[in-house]
Amino acid sequence: MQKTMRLVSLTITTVLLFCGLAQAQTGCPDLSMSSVWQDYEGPMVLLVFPDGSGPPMTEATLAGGAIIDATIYLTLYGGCDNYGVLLADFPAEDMWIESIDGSLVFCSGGNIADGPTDQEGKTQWSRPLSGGGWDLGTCRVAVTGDSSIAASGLLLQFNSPDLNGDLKVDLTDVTGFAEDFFSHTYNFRSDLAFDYVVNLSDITVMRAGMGKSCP
Ligand SMILES: [Ca+2]
Ligand SMILES: [Ca+2]
Repeated sequence: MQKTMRLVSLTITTVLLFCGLAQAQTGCPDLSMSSVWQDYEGPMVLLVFPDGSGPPMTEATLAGGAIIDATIYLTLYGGCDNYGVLLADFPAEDMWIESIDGSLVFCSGGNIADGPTDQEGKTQWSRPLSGGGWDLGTCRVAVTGDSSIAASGLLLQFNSPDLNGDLKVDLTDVTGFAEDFFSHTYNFRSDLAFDYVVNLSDITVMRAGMGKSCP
């Protein structure tokens, strides 16, 4: 009798384990069917702090100083056994933003989606990012490392009081900022309050960033 009970218990445990594994599977995405977009398509600048205390993606800046919503939206479709089906519950940590030329660096998890895809296969990036460095180029979305979706990139530029991109704001960054401040040549990396001029308003942002590092 005891042997039978042990066998039943083992069978139930095996079934539960199998179900657990099955539920953990999220399917494979088909990026050729998936899409990435922003409401505004044009150059925008987002200020990034290493500790994520910068403005959210909804508060990027246009040339001229106006605030613009730079939220990035993603709709994910499945491939493999779920071909053509909207892919729900795909993990946030497997979807991230990356700088195409790599000059913008991120803290661990500082560039992932706001959450997993919903029942309509949708997720977005609207929160502040955590990182440093600066980038006048473009960025793109990568899904499990595959960046073939919208591969030409999004027109979103970044800067940060962490000028040298070592993910902490310290005297080294202040030195670089001071060089730009006192030079007669405009340098985007120090235009932290973006308006094509490096002046006192940029010092305010630099001061706000001092001492900050990854969470
Ligand atoms: Ca730094
Ligand atoms: Ca400025």
